[in-house]
Amino acid sequence: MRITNIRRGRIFRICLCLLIILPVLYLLFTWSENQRNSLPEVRGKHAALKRQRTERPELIVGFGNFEPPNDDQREGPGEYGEAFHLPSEENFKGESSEMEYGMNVYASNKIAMDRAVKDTRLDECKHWNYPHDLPKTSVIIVFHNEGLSVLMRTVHSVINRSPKHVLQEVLLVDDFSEKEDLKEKLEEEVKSFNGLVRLVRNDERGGLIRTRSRGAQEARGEVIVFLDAHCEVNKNWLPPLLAPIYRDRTTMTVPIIDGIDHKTFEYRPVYSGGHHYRGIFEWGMLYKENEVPKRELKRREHNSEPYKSPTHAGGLFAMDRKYFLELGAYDSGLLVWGGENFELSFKIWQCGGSIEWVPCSRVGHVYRGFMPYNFGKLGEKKKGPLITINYKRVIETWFDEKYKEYFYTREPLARFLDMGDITGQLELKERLQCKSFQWYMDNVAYDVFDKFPQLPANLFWGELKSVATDTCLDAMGHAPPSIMGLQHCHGHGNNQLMRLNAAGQLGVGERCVEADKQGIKLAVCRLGTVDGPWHYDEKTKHLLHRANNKCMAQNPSTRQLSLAHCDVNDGYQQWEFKEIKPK
Ligand code: LR7
Ligand code: MN
Repeated sequence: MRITNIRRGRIFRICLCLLIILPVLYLLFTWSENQRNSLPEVRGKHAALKRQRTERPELIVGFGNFEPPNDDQREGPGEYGEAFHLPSEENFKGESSEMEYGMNVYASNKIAMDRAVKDTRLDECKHWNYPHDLPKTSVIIVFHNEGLSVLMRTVHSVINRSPKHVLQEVLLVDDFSEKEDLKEKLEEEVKSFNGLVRLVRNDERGGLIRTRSRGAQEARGEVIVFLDAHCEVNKNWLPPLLAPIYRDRTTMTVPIIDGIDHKTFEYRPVYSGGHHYRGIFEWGMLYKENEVPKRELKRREHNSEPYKSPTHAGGLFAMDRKYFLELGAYDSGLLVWGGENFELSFKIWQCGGSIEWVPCSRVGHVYRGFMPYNFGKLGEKKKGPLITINYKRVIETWFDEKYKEYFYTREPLARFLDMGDITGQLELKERLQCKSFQWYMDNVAYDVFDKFPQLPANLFWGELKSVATDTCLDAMGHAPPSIMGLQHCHGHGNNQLMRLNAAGQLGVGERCVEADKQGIKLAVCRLGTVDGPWHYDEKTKHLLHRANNKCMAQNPSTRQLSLAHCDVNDGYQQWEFKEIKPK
């Protein structure tokens, strides 16, 4: 009896257990299935990728979650991307290194070369799987007079956070640096990587654009990735950049660029919350970022998927090496710095390729306080502002006539600059049978006009000179919102180059001149508009603010600018647009 009872009890308990365990197991199983099904997958545009995924699942699973080995339990200055503040007695040294490098290299010297940074990716990114046989990659870093520790932290982060079998090499290209510790000391560092890091040096200053093209020539990997010399790549940054190129070799991919503080080296996510931005431009060819239009977002299934972008900031991107060279690398007529991002972007899009920004690939970049280097002999040889000359080469090659006018309206002096010979560029465009700029605007950069509509022609432009005091309206180099001033007329344009367009907008550079009770102000132009309140009367020389029905005037005693009741007899209300000749 007792035995039977015990046995019965045991059977009962086992049944009870099974009753509880089985549903739990079932729930667990279906949950994990659901989990797996809900994981975002690399879009199966190409069958090859899908086939491969099913054939070799064990290699792929987990690879997407590739984590660097050394990111746990670290202690020390700047770890996990925290801000590092020097002790106050060393501030002086920090500041003087900032003057030299545009960033606090003295502080950087105290932060570990292989510090951890916080993972700034969207959570979804941890679940993507990438093919195992991604193309071998050369990471190319060009540099001119950079801080050694900052450069080496870039190198360490690449080596520690890239899958070994994908990283062909890190190629350092020295653009004729003069700093002592970038000589033997750097060579010692390079040696310690046993051939994985290579160093080549220019024997004259090439500027970053030509130096990058040289890097691409020298590289041995199938794909090249360019980084500035003051970056830190984040977790699993490389596979997501390579996957779209693996599917289509004419895709350029761009990581999302986080910020690293130039004083404290704090690593900060550029944005969070799943919002996406992409690269556009205004008509003076200043680079801008804009929220990705719904039309593009909707094309994708998951918010962490790559999206198409008209252009990019310039410094950080991946491309098939041969494709880069087939496109002629960068236009070799571009000098030192600037505009090369547009040149390559227009070329890629118009000649059949595409640009994708990749949310799951994050790279930190130190935004400097100022540019610590000059443009060397290359800058001196060319008359006129070198960056504008670069822009002119690019727009004269890639823009249609109508769009060229927008550029010259926004940058009137550019019309007179000598851009050199672009026949080679035009031949390339012909040979590759590239599409028109109109096609690019309609199909790729269709959000540009929302923010920067077509520009009405300038009715007047030049220096705006006060008849009474012979001084010129000047933006004073201040950031908006700020008060406009009057300065000695210098004839160089820049902060004194005013443009009044046919819709009444008075502009200086990318900014607008506005007026209220406090005076005449430099303001951010309202996005999406090109009109304004101003009217210039050549006879009375009045600059009328139509909304207030008042005239721009200078106070004879304080010399300050304001709006006043229009008075034809008041010399302090008379203005002349004076021609500026390019120097
Ligand atoms: O003559 C030079 N030779 C060089 O080798 C001048 C610079 N360089 C090196 C320099 O050491 C650095 O490694 O070139 C790299 C880029 O120069 P930066 O860091 O002074 O440029 P930047 O970050 O101010 O400017 C942005 O725009 C440039 C326009 O030509 C380049 O495209 C930069 O790569 C680009 N940087 C980025 O896109 C980083 C993120 C966004 C920004 C700004
Ligand atoms: Mn940079």
